[in-house]
Amino acid sequence: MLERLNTESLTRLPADVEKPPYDRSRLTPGIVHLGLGAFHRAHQAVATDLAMTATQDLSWGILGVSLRSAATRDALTPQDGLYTLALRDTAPGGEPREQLRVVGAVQRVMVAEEDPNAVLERIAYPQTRIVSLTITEKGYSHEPATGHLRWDDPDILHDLDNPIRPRSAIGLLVYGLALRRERGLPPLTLLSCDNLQANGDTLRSLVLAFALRIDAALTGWIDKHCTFPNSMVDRIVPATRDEDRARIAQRLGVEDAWPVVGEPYLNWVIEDKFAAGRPAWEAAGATFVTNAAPYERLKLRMVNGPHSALAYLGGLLGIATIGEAAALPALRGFLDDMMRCEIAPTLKGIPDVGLEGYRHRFLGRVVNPELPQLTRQVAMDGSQKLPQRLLATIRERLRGGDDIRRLALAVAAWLHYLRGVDETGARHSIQDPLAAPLAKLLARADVAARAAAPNQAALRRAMVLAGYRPVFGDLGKKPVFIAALAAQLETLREHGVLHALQEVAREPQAAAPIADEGEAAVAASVREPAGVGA
Ligand code: CS2
Repeated sequence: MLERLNTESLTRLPADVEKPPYDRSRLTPGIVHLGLGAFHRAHQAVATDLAMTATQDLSWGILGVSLRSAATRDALTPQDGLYTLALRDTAPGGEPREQLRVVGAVQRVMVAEEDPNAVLERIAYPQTRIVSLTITEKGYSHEPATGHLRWDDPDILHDLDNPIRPRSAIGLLVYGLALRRERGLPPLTLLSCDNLQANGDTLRSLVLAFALRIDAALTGWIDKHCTFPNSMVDRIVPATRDEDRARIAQRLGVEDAWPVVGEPYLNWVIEDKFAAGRPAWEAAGATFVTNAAPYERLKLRMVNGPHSALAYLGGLLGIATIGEAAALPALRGFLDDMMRCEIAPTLKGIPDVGLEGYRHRFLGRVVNPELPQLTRQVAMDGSQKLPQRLLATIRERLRGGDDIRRLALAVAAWLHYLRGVDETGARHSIQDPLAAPLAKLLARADVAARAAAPNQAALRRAMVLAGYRPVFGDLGKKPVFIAALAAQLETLREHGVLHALQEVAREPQAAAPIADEGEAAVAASVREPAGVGA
């Protein structure tokens, strides 16, 4: 049996594996991170590792918190917090490439559910200067369409009555901040790195709303002492597979029970408003700006929107991975048209970003053969993802009276996918915090369609579905959207995905595509984010 990766075996790793070159015994914890999943460990943690490498400021150790599962803690504790990041792609000659780095920034891992009070204590620890989050969209206990806190969320209800044993991320943050205030501790930055538009502002308003319920004075303190920068992070990080673990162990010569795999590409744009300093994340290619909103919009619409479309349309075709889905000519052509004709025109005027280059690069990223990502993984939690990925774009297009057929097809694909069966007849489970109300919604829509006159059935169905306010908000009242959704859903139901793709490709385009900028312009204007350690 192989020896385990840990402080001791770290010294014996092969020379081609990058390692933290600083003295880990001198690390002090400056960051508490909620949600120690693969995404964090493949971006912020490694960026912190590189920042400490560059500056030798070792006051940014990470105390990682898993909200529920003990798996990460159980795997990383025997490894002294060490794990491997494997960046994988294909070399220009076509051969697979993999670069390994053992990341040293995570000092310790806790599980909030086991000991929530220990997490509150850490938030209220004098050395803690940043509390960051990657808890996924659903971790915010908010209504996706409006961003408002869901006061009927069972965890929020629980937390209002349980100040020392909170279960939700919002509860943990607010009670931790209350303790910080009580102790007269210095300011703190709360940094959301999740895929939400205005993720910092959203977090701030959720924290303040909860704080107001428990102690009005606390809101004033938070307002004065805490900052909530908005940020955008982009790196594709599929779930780690057993074969990744086996391959990485073979290269390391020791066993790493919890490595992460990702693409070399990393783009991290953050508003530079930190209440108590920050690591020099520029060392990992992070960009600091005064307003991250345009970059968030760009990424949510041009990366995550198409990603979700691939997951649902590919999933309906019975395709297992995003890469295989994107390689299908009909789907690839659809994606390209949707990005070029319907999404890109809503994204003009973003400094230093060439949209053509951005689009081409995304299409290249998703077919990375060394990084298979399951359509099932990206399809998860659609109710939490669609508002910022597809519906915001649709809203903007409707304001201009512009074509939305392709975006409507992507939304229809989500609704069709929710039936839990693909076109080959295979069943898939629906992983979504709103799975139960969504199942009822589909049933209601079926009843309404059956009760309607045959030529009205599709419209009735779409009206019921789009009337689901937690996801669609005011879009349920927009006749143009309902008609477009009805048409695409009907085509999917009657003729299937490939036919729907052909139909949207065939019809004349209502809006002129934005002009190609040409390769030279693209090369000059596209921001080239640094690949970590590249
Ligand atoms: C994906 C994202 O799982 C998903 O929903 O769309 O995780 C995506 O891979 C990242 O946001 C890329 O930065």
